[in-house]
Amino acid sequence: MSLLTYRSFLHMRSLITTFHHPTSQVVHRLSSLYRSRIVPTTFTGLATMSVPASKRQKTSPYELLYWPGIPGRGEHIRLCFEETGTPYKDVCNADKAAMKELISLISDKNTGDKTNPPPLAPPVLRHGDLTIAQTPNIILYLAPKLGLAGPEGDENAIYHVNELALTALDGFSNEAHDTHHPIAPGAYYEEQKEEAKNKSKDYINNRIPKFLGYFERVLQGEASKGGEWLYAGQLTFADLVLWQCLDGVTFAFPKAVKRARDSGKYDKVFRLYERIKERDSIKSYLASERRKKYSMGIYRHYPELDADEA
Ligand SMILES: N[C@@H](CCC(=O)N[C@@H](CS)C(=O)NCC(=O)O)C(=O)O
Repeated sequence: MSLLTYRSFLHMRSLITTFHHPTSQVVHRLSSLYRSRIVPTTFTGLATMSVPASKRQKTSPYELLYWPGIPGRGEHIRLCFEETGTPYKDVCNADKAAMKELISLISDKNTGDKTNPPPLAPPVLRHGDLTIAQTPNIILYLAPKLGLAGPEGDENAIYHVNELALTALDGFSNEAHDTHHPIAPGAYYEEQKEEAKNKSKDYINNRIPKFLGYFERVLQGEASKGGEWLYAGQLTFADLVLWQCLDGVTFAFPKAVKRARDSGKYDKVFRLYERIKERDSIKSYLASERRKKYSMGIYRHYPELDADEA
């Protein structure tokens, strides 16, 4: 079994656990079912030159393909749509059967089409004839269209905002994932529990404070223009990415984050977190069924990893 197929299998297993079908036999049967449905083996998008972006924007729906039932990395993209009231289709959540489309897209048989290379892993965004992957890349594509890339006329804004978003993803998404899978992303947590404990200890003692301290400095800095938002005094995709990252890390390490919050050292960061949560668009999204619960994705709560003392 290739690594990718194995990872897909692990994801399937996690998702199925989420849907309360815990036996491994069911998982095996479903996993092979999905694999056997990997048809067509190549993704057949439009075999033409790409449509100009301006035309695509007006005529095509935004379609997000991501594992159903969990927020995961797809959440960063959902939040951009939700905050700006942009219609989008969450393909695999809208129709569970559509997961075979996603499995087909990331199949190791897929070589892409005339204009789109194959994605390695979800999230994937489809917009007309364009298919792109990589969370920050998708957000970078969307942000100027949705008005989340900073002030118009500031030609450097998108690079600053992207820098901040990438930093949040480094510290609070990628590293957070590695706390429960420090050795092998394709193996079970139970197979790397001891290493996960050590990794989490370091994460809690050194990495969470380092990244929180960094964002506190960003908010103290002049370029934030007032310290309410990360850049230029207005909400950008960096704020949304940071929000989701903090929310996920809080789910995974509630005690550690509470200690950080209570320390008073990162008040601006936590105020930004609360400010976003209270925005009308975000508030109603969080209360809706579109917002999925954390379970076995990037952010997992293993009490044994959320050590009591610093
Ligand atoms: N750097 C990529 C990572 C994508 C990724 O790891 N996706 C996960 C789901 S959140 C996955 O299914 N990975 C399968 C694999 O890595 O084999 C991104 O930010 O989109």
